[in-house]
Amino acid sequence: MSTSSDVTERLKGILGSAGVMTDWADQEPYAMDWRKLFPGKPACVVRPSSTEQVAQIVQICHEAGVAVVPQGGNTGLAGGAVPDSSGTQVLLSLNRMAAIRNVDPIGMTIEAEAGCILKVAQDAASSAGRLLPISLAAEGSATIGGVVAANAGGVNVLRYGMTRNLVLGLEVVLPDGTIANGLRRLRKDNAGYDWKQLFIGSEGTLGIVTAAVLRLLPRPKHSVTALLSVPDPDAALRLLELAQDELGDQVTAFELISRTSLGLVARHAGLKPPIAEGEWFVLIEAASSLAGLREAAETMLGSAFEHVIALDGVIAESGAQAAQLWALREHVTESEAREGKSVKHDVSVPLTSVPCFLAEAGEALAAGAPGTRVNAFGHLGDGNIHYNVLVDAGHDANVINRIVHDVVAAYGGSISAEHGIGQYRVGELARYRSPVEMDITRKLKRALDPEGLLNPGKVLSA
Ligand code: 2HG
Ligand code: ZN
Repeated sequence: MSTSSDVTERLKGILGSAGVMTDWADQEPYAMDWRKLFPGKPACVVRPSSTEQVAQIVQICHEAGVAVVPQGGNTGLAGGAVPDSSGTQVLLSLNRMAAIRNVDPIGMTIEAEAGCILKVAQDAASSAGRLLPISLAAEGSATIGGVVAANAGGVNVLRYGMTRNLVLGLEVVLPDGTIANGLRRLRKDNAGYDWKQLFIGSEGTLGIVTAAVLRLLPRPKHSVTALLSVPDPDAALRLLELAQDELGDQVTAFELISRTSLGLVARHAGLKPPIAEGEWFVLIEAASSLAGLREAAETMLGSAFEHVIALDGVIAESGAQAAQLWALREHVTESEAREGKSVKHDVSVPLTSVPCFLAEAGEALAAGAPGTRVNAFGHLGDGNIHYNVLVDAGHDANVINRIVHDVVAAYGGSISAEHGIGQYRVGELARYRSPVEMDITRKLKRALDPEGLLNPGKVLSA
């Protein structure tokens, strides 16, 4: 078997010396995840500029028995896109493959390469009068390949579904370097197995996404954004029901934010909500191509106040004010990181169980991990709560995971609603998924990557 330094030399033959980074100073930004929980050290970082180059790199590594770790914008929160610290793995960054290959406003599709920044793709769709409805706080750095590989969620899942629902076609480099080209733009395609689904959400463990065709939608002409305080999570759910009764499927986002979250945002980002204090807040957005949305939203809010489902609230008067309301929500993650150490839980439970989950997890933590503080916020409309626990040096993350995830499991929930497993939750997946489901997962991995060379140690232990 060749060593990773032989491989590095062969890779230079394809990409030139400039395309293969071997100096630590150049590698460092690629070696560490955003949360700085998983410091890695690659043998080299390669930055191919075409699918053919990706295929050649993967083939060389496959022949040599060297592991490859694909990386997009490196914005993930589960350590899924960074190498281990052995100094033997090849980090393959897709950031030079950033082209938008095609935007079709009539067929309503966009084809983009893996390294294209999500925001750039959103803007290209918007310039063509269309909407790419994947929206997340990291959209200025996250890339299409990473979004697809992670099956990203975000704030619009309530109306448009997860990334999976928007992928029409995929191009993937398989673990042996073969290119699978499924870049079709078809709305209907029932010809055999829908194999691309295997790669969406596989976190780069089954193949490397090099390009994708995504579905676009009509770009709504009107939108309304409101921030409300609610007495408790139960009232937030009743507000969701009311919003869906009154505004139908025009509700695009329904986000829950706790007072603790807003406290962090005030302390570390200097942003304050324009409404009176409360324990819980809801950020609602609705969008439509037809007029009358604002009037409908005002009627809905009037009824919410009347029934004491909402205590105080504001509807944005302009796009700028809507952006200010969103900034309160979008700064939570960064503010939490500035506050100190946290143990993140990206959980989902059936929607109607969210209030009980919040209450029970809070009680269990107070009893089992005194001194911790809960920073709960997230996509209530999807039953997805980011239940992050702020900790001190003395707290044990494993104990906290067990407390929170046991409550999640009791409600038939998931230990990862949208962030994926990465390295962070490998043990938790094995613990909370049934042996049969884990067996299916291992069989799929073995079938596509028998040597275990693609992103080892992510999703499943290496
Ligand atoms: C969000 O919804 C992201 O803002 C990040 O998914 C959540 O920081 C987190 O735990
Ligand atoms: Zn989220």
